[in-house]
Amino acid sequence: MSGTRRLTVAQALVEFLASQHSERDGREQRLFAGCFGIFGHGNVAGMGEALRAAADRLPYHMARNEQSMVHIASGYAKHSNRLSTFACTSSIGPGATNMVTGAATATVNRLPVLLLPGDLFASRVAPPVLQQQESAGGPDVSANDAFRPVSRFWDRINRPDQLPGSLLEAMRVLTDPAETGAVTLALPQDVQTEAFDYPAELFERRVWHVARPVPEPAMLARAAEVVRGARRPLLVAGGGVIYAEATDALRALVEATGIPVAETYAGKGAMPYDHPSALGAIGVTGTDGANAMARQADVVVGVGTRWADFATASHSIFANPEVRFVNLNVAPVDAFKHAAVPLVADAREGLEALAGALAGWAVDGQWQEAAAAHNRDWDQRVERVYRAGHGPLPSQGEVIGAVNDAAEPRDVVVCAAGSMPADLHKLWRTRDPKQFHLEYGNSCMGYEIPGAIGIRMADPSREVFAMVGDAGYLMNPGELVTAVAEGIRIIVVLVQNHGYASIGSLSEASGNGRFGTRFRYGTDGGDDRVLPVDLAANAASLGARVLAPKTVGELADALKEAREGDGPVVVHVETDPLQYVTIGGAWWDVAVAEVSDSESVRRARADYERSKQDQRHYL
Ligand SMILES: Cc1ncc(C[n+]2csc(CCOP(=O)(O)OP(=O)(O)O)c2C)c(N)n1
Ligand SMILES: [Mg+2]
Repeated sequence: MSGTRRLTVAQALVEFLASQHSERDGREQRLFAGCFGIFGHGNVAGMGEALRAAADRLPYHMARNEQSMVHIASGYAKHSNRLSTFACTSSIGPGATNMVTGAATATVNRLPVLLLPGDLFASRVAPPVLQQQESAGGPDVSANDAFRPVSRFWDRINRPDQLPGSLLEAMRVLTDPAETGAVTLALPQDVQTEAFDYPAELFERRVWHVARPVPEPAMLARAAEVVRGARRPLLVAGGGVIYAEATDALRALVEATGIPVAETYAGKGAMPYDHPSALGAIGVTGTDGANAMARQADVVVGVGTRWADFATASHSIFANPEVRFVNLNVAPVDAFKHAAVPLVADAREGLEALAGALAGWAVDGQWQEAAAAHNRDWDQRVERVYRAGHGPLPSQGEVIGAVNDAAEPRDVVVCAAGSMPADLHKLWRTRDPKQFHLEYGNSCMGYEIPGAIGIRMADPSREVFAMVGDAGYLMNPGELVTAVAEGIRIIVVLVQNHGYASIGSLSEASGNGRFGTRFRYGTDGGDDRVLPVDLAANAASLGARVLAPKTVGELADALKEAREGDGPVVVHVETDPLQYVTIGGAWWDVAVAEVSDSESVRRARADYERSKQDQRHYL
């Protein structure tokens, strides 16, 4: 195609996005399934016009909160193994800054999302415009500069001819598995509407290959040598195993060598829960077996993990003084962590290459048998938690058991913050690599409902169960309205325990007696009377179908009933906030006051200092 097309910047952008595709392993898909948005004066005319005119080529979806629409895009991208996502358009000012938390969440989790906040007039004729900050940084700084530290690529399109180059760079970053995250293109509202003669080839169908880099032979040889020398190796599977669709390769390596596997939050599902080499969750919220074997391991092979503090128990879980790391990761920044032998490669390519390089070698039989015994023991403990029969209110562990029973192997559970992620990490029996969807890079309260919408949009053949605490729900229930409007069935399991149970127990552990963590009368939650809050009625008022089981038996029936009909269903269940899942777990570094007038804080500080002694650098 030659020649030019005279289009506004917004029209050119939308036409371009509609023609982008990604490809991996020969499979192509649209890079953008559509565009979510909320209009305001900063985007209604420019972007609004372009999106209306191109709605058949780039479907438009209305959101109710800008942060949520970015979470929808993240949920979609995570479920799609980062091969496809949404664009998100907002106005300037609060509409834009509402997206900053969504951007941070996407970037921490290395998930591609394209953010298109409106921006101040480039012409600057009549400042300050509505919502303009008038930053001390000068007139070329706007609220959108707040996206810079939470974006992997950031640009402001001040002239129409800047658009093509910036778009190509944006697509490169979005489709690069090592660099991906939020990409922000700030769009001054006048520039959105300016026409320009764009080269027609800008709008041709373009396919972005998502790379599977192979390991460098010299580093592969070194990695294999280290693993072959191991007596007690442990493999830790992170999200990269799942994004790279490397679970079959992982299983082949594990079955050939007998190396036991533990899983991070993002990596849970890399192995089926009942595989004899599967130790389940590792770290702060880990299983006894994974943590016991981590303490002894002499070689730790991290695959597709960014080694967040939850996985390493704040650098305390790998306690063998001789421990060495081999990190297989597509991102060099992760491959080099813990002074590892860095194997910079795609997880699937790397695991296959490693299996080849380890041919004929296997782990000592006792170490293998120890893993199998841990697997069996842990599952019996899970069974006891699932069937605890606690009363009068059910425990959270029983709620997880009921949801796990109700979920088909391909169904998805999604969660993000509160006490639930910890319990799910330990207790959920994962049967499919895409079954466990935890946003735990940012652990952002309010991700659960929009995240579930994104997952369901990515794969309507799977039922999606969003596990959300009462406080997480309160922070962000509005996207239920979007699910109602679009007939998107998600099953929200709303766990009412009247406050921040998770932070409450952290508060207690740091000597602060649950100060400011319970939803009660008064300012600090110190009054014992529960508030007359009815979140079931709230969900019903937003148009969701609501079920309110009181017992675990009723919950099981409600979860069956929830699978029928269109639109969102909220299953409201009250649990006992003090009925903890006490099994598993390890230390987490949460600093405690060094001096205090409180005896309980001083005791907590003494405990803290003892635990700190187990913390180390991996050099
Ligand atoms: C946006 C945001 N604000 C604050 C936090 C810190 N935080 C983590 S969990 C939590 C409480 C969650 O309460 P709820 O959703 O009711 O779950 P519960 O802890 O009761 O299980 C808070 C405040 C967070 N993770 N995200
Ligand atoms: Mg709660």
